[in-house]
Formats: sequence, structure tokens, C-alpha cells
Amino acid sequence: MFAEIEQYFRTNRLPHIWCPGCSNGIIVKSIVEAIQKAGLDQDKTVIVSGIGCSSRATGYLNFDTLHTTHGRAIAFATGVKVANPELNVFVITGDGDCTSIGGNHFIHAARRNIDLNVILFNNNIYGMTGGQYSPMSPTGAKGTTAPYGNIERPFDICNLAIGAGATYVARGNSFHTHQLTDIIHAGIANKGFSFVEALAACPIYYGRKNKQGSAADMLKWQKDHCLSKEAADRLPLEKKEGKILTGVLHNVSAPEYTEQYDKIISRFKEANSNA
Ligand SMILES: Cc1ncc(C[n+]2csc(CCOP(=O)(O)OP(=O)(O)O)c2C)c(N)n1
Ligand code: SF4
Repeated sequence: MFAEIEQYFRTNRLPHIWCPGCSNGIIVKSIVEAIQKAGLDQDKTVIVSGIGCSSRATGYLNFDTLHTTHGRAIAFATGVKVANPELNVFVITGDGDCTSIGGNHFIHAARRNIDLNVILFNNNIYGMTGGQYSPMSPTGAKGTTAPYGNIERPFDICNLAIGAGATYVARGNSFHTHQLTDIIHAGIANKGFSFVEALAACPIYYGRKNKQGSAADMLKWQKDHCLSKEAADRLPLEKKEGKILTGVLHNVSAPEYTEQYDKIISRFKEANSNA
């Protein structure tokens, strides 16, 4: 099975650094499957990441990749896309990377509707630095910086993306992998800012601190608590309570940033050539 997607990996960089049971690899597999399904030219596809366990993925992926600085993946990706709008640009980012230090870049890229595919690996915690709570940690969850439970409320990051102007927003998880591949694939088709929240499992920090059981138990939790929006739309309210909606949550069209930018350049070139 790996043979089908092997071309997308720098196999000489494997094995990866992720802990046993970490679901980052599952999400990476869905990303490359979506890229394959979309038929994107590997030489015209750039993957940018910040810093974190999830962001290490760019080291293993056989594309032009940028492993940047913590929180700035979307800013670097914006630069890549503006410099060459022909490129397919993906961002791999963690919940700390994207919603804490990188929150400002996130909302403004969504507002601009720049054609990026951002995949947020949401493990609800800072994995790489040892389990500090993040803006995506649920209220009451424990972390090394919240030993008595987090008193803050987490972002509803999909609604934040929609409110900020993203034209494609979806949520998936690490158990329902076909759905995850499909929603990333549909995001690629959107000409504009596409955001996918992928629920990840960090059994080593989030799982251990919050007594979530084994890695398999954490995936089972996702299976039991996620409900596709399509199914939810047909269910009465009481059956949806406490469920996390997955699937495509928002899909609209709006002017894309680099296309608008190109129009300005063409207009001024034309005006200058007529002068
Ligand atoms: C400017 C800066 N601040 C802080 C750090 C330390 N740091 C590295 S990774 C990280 C958090 C990682 O958490 P997340 O983005 O959620 O990714 P995960 O490791 O959970 O995949 C932090 C705070 C850094 N490298 N650079
Ligand atoms: S610390 Fe958590 S997120 Fe990081 S590699 Fe280990 S299991 Fe994965």
C-alpha cells in the first residue's frame, strides 16, 4: 500500500521522529492521497510548515518544502503564493502554531482569501515542547501549564475561519481517514483559502495528562464523538448533542487574493504602455 504513495516521501529521511501511536502520520497520509487524487504536479506543489511535532512532516515529504519558524507558516506560504501564483501551496500547522502565535496570520490569510490549503493538526496541546495547553485545549483539560485544568475556553477554529472570510472550511479526524482525504481533496479544488481542521491524537502528552487511555482508545473516542454534517442534518437535535461535526462545513466563492493582485499589475502595465 505504501508503494502507491512512496513517490511523495523522502524515504531516506525515515523513520520519522513521532512517538508510537501519534496520529500525525495518518493525517500526512491523507494529505498525500488528496494531492495524488487531485493529480497535482509534484514539482509545482509546495508544502510549508511551522515548528512543532506536526510541522516536522515537511522533512519527510518529497515536494519543495519549507520548515519555517513557529507560528509563521502561513506568512511564509503567503509569500510563496504571491511570488508564484501558479504553485499549489499547502500549510501543515499545529494548534499552537496556527491558533496561538500564528493566530494573526491565520485570520488575515482567511480574510484575504488567498489560495492556500491549510491543514491544522489539532492535538489540543503543544506536543513538541512537552504538553503545555493551547488555545485549542478544552476547558478543564490538563497540561503541564494547566496542572489543575485549563480555565480558558478553546477557539471554535472552524467558525473563526468562516468568520474571518475563509471560503472553504472542513473538519475531519484521524479515525475516518477516507473522509479526511476527501475533504482535503475538495479543499484543493477551492480557489481561495481552504482550511481543514484534522483532529489528531497525541497519546504521549494530551492523552496521558487527560487519562484518555491508549492511542487506539483516543482514535475510538474520535470515532464515537464525531458525526458527519451530512448525517447530522437528518437527525433530531438531541441525537447531535455533544457531537463534533465533521465534513464540509462551509464552501462559498469570493475573489481570490493573487488573482486580484494580478489584475492590478495588468492594469498598471496597460496604463504604462499606453502612456
Ligand atoms: C518563536 C518561538 N516560540 C516558541 C517556540 C517553542 N515551540 C516550539 S514548538 C511549540 C509548540 C508546538 O505545539 P503545536 O504548534 O500545537 O504543534 P505540535 O507539536 O502539538 O504538533 C513551541 C511553543 C519556538 N520554537 N519559537
Ligand atoms: S508528543 Fe504527541 S504530537 Fe508529538 S510526536 Fe509524540 S504523540 Fe505525536
